[in-house]
Amino acid sequence: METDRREFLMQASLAMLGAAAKPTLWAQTTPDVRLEIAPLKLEIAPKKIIHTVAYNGRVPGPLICWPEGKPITIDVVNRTDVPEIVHWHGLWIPSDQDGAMEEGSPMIPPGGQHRYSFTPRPAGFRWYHTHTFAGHDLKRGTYTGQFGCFYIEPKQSPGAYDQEIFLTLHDWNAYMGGGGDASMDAFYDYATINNRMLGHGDPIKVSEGQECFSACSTPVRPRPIG
Ligand SMILES: [Cu+2]
Repeated sequence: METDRREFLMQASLAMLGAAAKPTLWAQTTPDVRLEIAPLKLEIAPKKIIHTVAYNGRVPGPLICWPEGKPITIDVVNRTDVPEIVHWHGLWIPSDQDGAMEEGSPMIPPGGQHRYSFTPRPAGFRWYHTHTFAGHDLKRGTYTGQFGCFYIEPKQSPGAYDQEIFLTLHDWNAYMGGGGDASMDAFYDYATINNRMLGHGDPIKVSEGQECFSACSTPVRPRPIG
């Protein structure tokens, strides 16, 4: 609530400033992309339910397709009870927008919201994911469903193909186990391609239901369902 009040006061004073000096300051209030981090029960095969955390109620999170050189704003809402952060993997962007807390990007508190603004580059296939440390909790951080594809369409030679398919692989239900040499390592119960175990959905077909935020000219977006 305190954050809301502070944000309101800040917006109000900035709006006044905007009215006096720079009316274009508020040209964009709606983000290009909105990601909501929240707990999710994910059915990876009939009656096989994974309790995890994901973006917009999906695994992987929505596909982001963006033309090289075009600025983007991404609002992230944290609906979990721990601080979170989203890292834009492989992008050459300022460290305060990059989503790595150890490099200076802020954590998003439980119930909080944060806006990232940057111009994605270089072109090509990238991805985004949480940068929180799991520590001893193998249900957190990298072990969750917090990941998604980020495609940056090149200005030159965008490619002569009909459709691009985005597949993500993930292992679930991690636990620590011992190796024969007395070492400890993470083991997993299940693996999926996108959101389904092998044998429980065609990998290419399951990508078709993906949510997509796209400003690209090429048909990289998954076909809508139905
Ligand atoms: Cu990364």
